[in-house]
Amino acid sequence: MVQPCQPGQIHWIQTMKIDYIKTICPYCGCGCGLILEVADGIIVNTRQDMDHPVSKGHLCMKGWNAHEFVHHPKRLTSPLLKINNQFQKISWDEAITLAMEKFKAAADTHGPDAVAGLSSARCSNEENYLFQKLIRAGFHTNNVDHCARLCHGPTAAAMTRALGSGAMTNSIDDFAGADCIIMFGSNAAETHPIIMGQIYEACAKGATLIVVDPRTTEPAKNAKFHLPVNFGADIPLINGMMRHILDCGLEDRSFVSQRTEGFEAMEQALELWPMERAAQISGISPEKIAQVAECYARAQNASIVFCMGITQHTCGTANVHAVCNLAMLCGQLGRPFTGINPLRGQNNVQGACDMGALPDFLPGYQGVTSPDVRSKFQAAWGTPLPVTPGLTVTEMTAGAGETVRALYIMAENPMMSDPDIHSVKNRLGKLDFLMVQDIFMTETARLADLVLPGACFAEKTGTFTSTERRVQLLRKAVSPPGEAMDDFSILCCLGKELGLDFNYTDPGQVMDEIAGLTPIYGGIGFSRLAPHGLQWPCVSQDDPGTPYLHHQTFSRGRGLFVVPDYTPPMEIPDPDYPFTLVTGRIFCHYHTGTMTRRSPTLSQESSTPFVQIHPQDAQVSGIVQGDGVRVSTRRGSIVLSARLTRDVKPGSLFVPFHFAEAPANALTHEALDPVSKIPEFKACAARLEREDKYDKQGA
Ligand SMILES: Nc1nc2c(c(=O)[nH]1)N[C@H]1C(S)=C(S)[C@@H](COP(=O)(O)OP(=O)(O)OC[C@H]3O[C@@H](n4cnc5c(=O)[nH]c(N)nc54)[C@H](O)[C@@H]3O)O[C@H]1N2
Ligand SMILES: Nc1nc2c(c(=O)[nH]1)N[C@H]1C(S)=C(S)[C@@H](COP(=O)(O)OP(=O)(O)OC[C@H]3O[C@@H](n4cnc5c(=O)[nH]c(N)nc54)[C@H](O)[C@@H]3O)O[C@H]1N2
Ligand code: SF4
Ligand SMILES: [Mo]
Repeated sequence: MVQPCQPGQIHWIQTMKIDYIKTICPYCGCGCGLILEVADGIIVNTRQDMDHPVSKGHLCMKGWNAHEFVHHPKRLTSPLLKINNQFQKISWDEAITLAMEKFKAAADTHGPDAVAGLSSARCSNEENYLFQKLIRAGFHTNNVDHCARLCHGPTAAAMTRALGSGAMTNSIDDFAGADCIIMFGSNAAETHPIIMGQIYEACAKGATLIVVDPRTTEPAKNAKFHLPVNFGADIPLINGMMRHILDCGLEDRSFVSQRTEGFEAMEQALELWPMERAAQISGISPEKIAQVAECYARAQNASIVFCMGITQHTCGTANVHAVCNLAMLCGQLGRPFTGINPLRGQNNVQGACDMGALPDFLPGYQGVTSPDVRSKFQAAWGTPLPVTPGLTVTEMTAGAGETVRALYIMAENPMMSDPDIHSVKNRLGKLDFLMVQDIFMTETARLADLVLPGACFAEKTGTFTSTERRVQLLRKAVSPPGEAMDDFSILCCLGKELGLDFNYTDPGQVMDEIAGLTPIYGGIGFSRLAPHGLQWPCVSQDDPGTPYLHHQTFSRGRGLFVVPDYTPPMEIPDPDYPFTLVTGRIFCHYHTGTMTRRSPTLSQESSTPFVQIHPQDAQVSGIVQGDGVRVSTRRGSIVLSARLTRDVKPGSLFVPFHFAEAPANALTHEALDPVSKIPEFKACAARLEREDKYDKQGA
């Protein structure tokens, strides 16, 4: 039998038949095409898809090695029930019956809102649709949410309000045609490498790249202008740019008057942002603010890219409004090569939002509070639906054991990804019943009463929607290990146990149901998705899909200027905690590391948790490269390896959140953006000390 790949190992499989299965990468929202090579039921290799419309034969290191975790011996292979603190194998029948008994008991005793569910941006559209249907139609609560809350929650809130849609306005290919690109708080070289390739292509053709990031990231090093803005100070910077554009008369008057509203209030608010104030708070010189403002306003086609450096702040929603204001002022949207482009993080975070895995929206952003919307879904699902919006991710954990008594987590790992995990652990421990459905025994699954073994991307059929709203087919290459079942089938079993009409035999039927109820997916069906997928809105069978939004009118009619309130980060450095801690990502690992850290090639690339420290700060504390250091905040402390680099500013530290042995979220805090409820992952106050007892092994 063929064994899973190990790095450096060559498989001699000429005699064996190899199947080549075209599918989609399970990691980031770029949505690259992969080909899995399967021999004797084992994936032996991953290769690029030369015909894929976006990745065009390219992949990043995670994509090239996407198969390496699939056959890992630690995969979950049967349902596990915790009895006397020990997990014991049980049958699927027992697991499904017990699960639904426990959830029904919580709802019967404490009311429907005692049940809550975390759906998943890692799972397919069909799975997300069934998940929210199970929660809404099965338990009559809107308590369903997912990790988009920790990610582009502010984007959805602000862009929906300002433009009528929270999605990336343009397509990935458009970047290559822009003549000016501003990246706010996006390290796309490590996080969206295929998109970064398009941006570099534009630069090679002469486009100006402007990078706004407190760190000197790879894009910053390659940019014409790097603006190392102070943490959380993008609003002062953008307001300063807008004020300068107006002072020079570079605004697009006709766009503003014909296509927007609320400009007068914005213009008035900008009176409070003379250049000196903008420069002082943002930390960027007036000359540089003026230069980049002129560059953006004068460009024929300018595009804005933004990501977590903008959203993961207590002023996240206001930040996104600021970005929208700038684009509308200059009329840089509604055309090819322009737009406001929030890069979606997870492979299917766009789809999970589209499918209504959100507490306030049914599929297709149809509000739960609208009687017309509810009656449409009630008629289709044959059951009354709840009226009040449900709890968000952060509110579910906060209410665990009190308002929330039974929680179903599908394919998320909040014990690593939520802020302040000590308090998350405490709260999850208070639940009457916690059920986790994952492919590995994660930090969160360990706390569960019942663990259900799901199937990974290579073991199922369905669709993912990429950051450019492209709905693409996922194809099954191999069977799940042991008794593990694909998440679609698990959801069908749970639904049937509850008496719901979940008699679907394949995900294509679910997509047909989605299309019938969700106008933006109205023309989408499995038979239309090969070979290149379709970009929503795609409203009818003959609609070819939409490469860019807001062409002649915004989805909400007129674009709305909203004055953004600038508020500094909630926790600022003080004598006890003198550093600003920023958390984020590195190239070769993905989130909580459940998959990439089980890939031999990727773990060889980076195996040790580290903190980036400016050499000046290291010297003060007597720290040299590779030393063990302790980073502490008011929530907790972790020990990790010192990496000295001028890529961080003096007074700041950067810790990636991929490493369970030194979890960044032991340090972060729960301060939330009041509108979108996103935590402030990008700034808190921290202390740094040398750790003498550090075991340097593997550092
Ligand atoms: N390799 C890899 N790729 C990934 C992921 C992964 O885990 N690993 N995750 C995916 C997901 S879900 C997401 S959401 C994306 C995230 O992708 P990114 O947002 O690009 O990644 P981050 O590292 O979280 O943060 C981006 C940058 O924001 C900067 N920043 C911090 N504070 C501020 C600020 O106040 N202002 C500005 N302007 N910038 C600031 C940081 O210095 C950092 O370089 O990546 C996706 N792709
Ligand atoms: N400090 C800090 N924290 C952060 C962030 C940050 O920048 N800094 N970023 C935040 C952001 S943007 C995000 S998106 C979140 C991500 O947070 P999470 O979504 O919690 O992180 P993942 O590691 O992607 O978790 C996905 C889980 O699903 C499992 N899985 C994968 N595929 C499948 C499948 O097909 N079926 C099943 N059943 N399971 C599957 C994986 O094993 C893993 O346990 O983290 C947030 N947390
Ligand atoms: S860029 Fe994203 S989608 Fe493409 S191969 Fe890398 S991780 Fe996968
Ligand atoms: Mo994300």
